[in-house]
Amino acid sequence: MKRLDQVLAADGVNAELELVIKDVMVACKDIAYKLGQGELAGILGATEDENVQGETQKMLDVISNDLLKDILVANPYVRGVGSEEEDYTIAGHADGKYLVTFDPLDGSSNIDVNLSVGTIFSVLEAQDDQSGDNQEVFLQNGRKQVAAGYVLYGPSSLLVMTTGNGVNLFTLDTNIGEFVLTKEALQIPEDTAEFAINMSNQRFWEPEMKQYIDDCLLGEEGPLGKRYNMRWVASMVAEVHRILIRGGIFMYPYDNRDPSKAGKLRLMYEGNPMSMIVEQAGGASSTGRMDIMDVAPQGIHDRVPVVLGSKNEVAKVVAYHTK
Ligand code: AHM
Ligand code: MG
Repeated sequence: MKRLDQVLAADGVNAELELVIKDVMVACKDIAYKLGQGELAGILGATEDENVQGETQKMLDVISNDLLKDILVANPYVRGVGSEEEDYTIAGHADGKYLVTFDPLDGSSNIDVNLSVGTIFSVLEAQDDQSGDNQEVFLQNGRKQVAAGYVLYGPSSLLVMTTGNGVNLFTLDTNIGEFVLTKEALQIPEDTAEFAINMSNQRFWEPEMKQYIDDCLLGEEGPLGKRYNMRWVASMVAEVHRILIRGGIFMYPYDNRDPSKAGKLRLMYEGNPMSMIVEQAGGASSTGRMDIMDVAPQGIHDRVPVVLGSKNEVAKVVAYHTK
């Protein structure tokens, strides 16, 4: 069995980036342990606080955020960090080469019901000599990512990651406390008849997305000519993982409730890292009109409409939006 560090070395990942990724995993192993303890550790439930997105924070959102933030700002190769749970980016080391953004606990509405949640991370290179508490250094498009990954805390804890050389899957071996390689070079099937979307938001979507879903529901008799199945875990990590394993399409589209109209998900913590993973596994990822990784971020907490998964199905959704 190959350990994570052996795989990174074989992929030609430099020692500094390897140490950054390993520190992310130190925090994730701690998060996995705490999630496993659940009620026993007395850390389930909500805090009194809201994050910058106006969402109530769960206790585990805060704990996971602190674990990642503390270990990364102490890493000599990290210039700064940006988190879904922090208002501003935080400086690390002035000569650190890397910037790390993360969603410490994605899908955290699932914690209290003991369902799957995950951590999502993305690594960029710091482009100039500015400090990591200046958010401008983070505002690079997704194509600039040098690594992206997620840890899914499910029946087993899994790491899925890419450094631009395909996507590997690691399983946390709790006996030795290490992520070991369990699947190499994941490839998303190009076609699918399984979609994932929160249907209760239908009236807030654009007509193009409504039309696509209406056509899916028509099954064999409709213009798409096949019978669709639907899944919605309300945990993007679990959703993307299912798609990596058996194909599918995941959508959190344009939504007219939010002033940005961009739906719920965030470009730097969710859209970009998941897009890099999906593209590296042969899938596709779009806003409906352009590739997510080509979107130029204006702010660290920007939101983005997300359509990702099996290549040919994503192309169909894009065709609905661009015809
Ligand atoms: P979070 O980062 O606050 O947990 O929100 C992101 C999550 C995604 O994991 C999931 O796809 C989506 O929110 C579910 O949203 P909804 O509750 O609207 O179905
Ligand atoms: Mg999230």
